[in-house]
Amino acid sequence: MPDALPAASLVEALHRLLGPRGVLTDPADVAPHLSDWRGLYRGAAQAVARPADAAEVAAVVRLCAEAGVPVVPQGGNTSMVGGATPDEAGRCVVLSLARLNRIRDLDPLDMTMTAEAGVVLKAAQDAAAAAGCLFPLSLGAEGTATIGGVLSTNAGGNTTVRYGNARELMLGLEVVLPDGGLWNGLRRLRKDNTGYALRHLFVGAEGTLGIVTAAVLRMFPRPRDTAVAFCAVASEDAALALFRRFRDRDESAVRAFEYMSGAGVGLAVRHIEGVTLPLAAPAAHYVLVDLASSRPDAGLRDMAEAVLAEAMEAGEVLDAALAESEAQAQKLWRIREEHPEAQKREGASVKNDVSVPVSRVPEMIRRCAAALTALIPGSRPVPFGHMGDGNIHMNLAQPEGMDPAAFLARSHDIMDCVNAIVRDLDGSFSAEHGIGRLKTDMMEDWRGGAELAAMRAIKAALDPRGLMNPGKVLP
Ligand code: FAD
Ligand code: 2HG
Ligand code: ZN
Repeated sequence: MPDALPAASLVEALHRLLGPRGVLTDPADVAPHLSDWRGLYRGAAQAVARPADAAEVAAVVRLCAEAGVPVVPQGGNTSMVGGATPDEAGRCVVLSLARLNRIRDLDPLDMTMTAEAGVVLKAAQDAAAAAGCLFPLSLGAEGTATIGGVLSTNAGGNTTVRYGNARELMLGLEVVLPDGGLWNGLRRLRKDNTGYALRHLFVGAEGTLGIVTAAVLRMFPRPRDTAVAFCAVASEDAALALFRRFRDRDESAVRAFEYMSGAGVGLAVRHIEGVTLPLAAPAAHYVLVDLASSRPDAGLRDMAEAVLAEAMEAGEVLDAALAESEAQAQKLWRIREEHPEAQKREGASVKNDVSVPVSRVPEMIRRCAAALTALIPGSRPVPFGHMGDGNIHMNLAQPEGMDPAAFLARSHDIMDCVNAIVRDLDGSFSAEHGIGRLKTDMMEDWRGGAELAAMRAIKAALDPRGLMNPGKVLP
């Protein structure tokens, strides 16, 4: 199809379609949409389109397709891999889903919620809670990240160990396809074997196959008994042994099992107001365990005390603090949740969002930490994250006093160093944050051959002109 509209006409056409609230062109308004949370990229765009419903999204995509203009979908713009940031060419339109923010339906008997793409994750959680249910997806950016964004990245977060990734929490989707067609797949069925599971193609596609405009989400019974403990543990192996103890006692109760290093907790205490160590002495390794049950008489506190006592006896747990109230539980969680922000304030850091089989997490942390400090003397490994899923953020903080730019210039050496060990342990170079722009050059090496060829064929079938979030995911 030839490009029919010159740039100025496209922006005018968008204005006619969406009205003044629906298009941003003033550089000050557009600027927040052109860079990413980590500050790795700064792109350019003709305009930011802000449609208000799925029909308007379809019309925007159609106009852009007619003009041959790339579209970069954006939700809360919290991507860790530059997925929602346009390139520097300035030709694309950023398509913000922020105004599609309605919860269309919520059914506590079906245990489903139909939410539009721009609904903020925290708002979806709150809506479920108000109906006496739980929407369990939980991550540090939940006050900003959107339903469209968490589905498009197949986000994991803190509760994957119990409820699965975003993919497992989705029953149906509504999607605007690259030609501007609207596919309504908002079925709220537990069983629906009717050919290819099209909806799953768009989950984790990072906006490269179409625009998610709404989703049917699964809800769960709300927890009526909970227990949260913050523990100092003797080693990485002791942390894993503690996970096994809790899982063997009652797997269904383990809602989160998070590992933190002494370095990471130290940074959170140093940089984040109100974060304090709840134990008598600092340690080299910590875990946060969160238990929850819909049974009010589950006795989770007693269970936690019993398991921790056994683990102390075995020398695995050195000290532990059990929350006495919801406020205390939140305070313990803040130590973990503030890790990304604390690392940001400490200076430059390189993130490695990797996964290995759960059994190999301790070895992975130890080997990576040793290899990284040998690679860049004085650098500080800050491993933390979702140990129960085998997903550790094997991050590296710059040496104190080093020029941040010089440290970041080594980013790819650092990622290669971690990835070589992760590969040796049968892991993945991208566990939950996705590929975005940051990791496209790793795809050939890790997913090349039949797998990447199939991905390219799918992309070509749905988006033959390559206008959906170009330069992301596929090399
Ligand atoms: P954006 O950043 O706007 O977009 C992400 C990607 O999806 C981009 O490729 C974008 O083009 C695409 N996209 C967005 N909306 C749509 C749509 N409607 N249709 C099609 N494509 C779309 N991730 C985890 O998995 N686990 C964590 O624990 C976690 N913690 C985080 C903590 C912090 C402090 C931050 C800043 C990020 C964290 N993340 C985490 C990263 C994570 O990817 C995002 O928070 C979330 O999944 C992205 O949602 P968003 O709405 O901000 O999407
Ligand atoms: C988390 O688990 C996020 O907090 C962010 O996935 C991880 O900052 C990071 O590396
Ligand atoms: Zn994470």
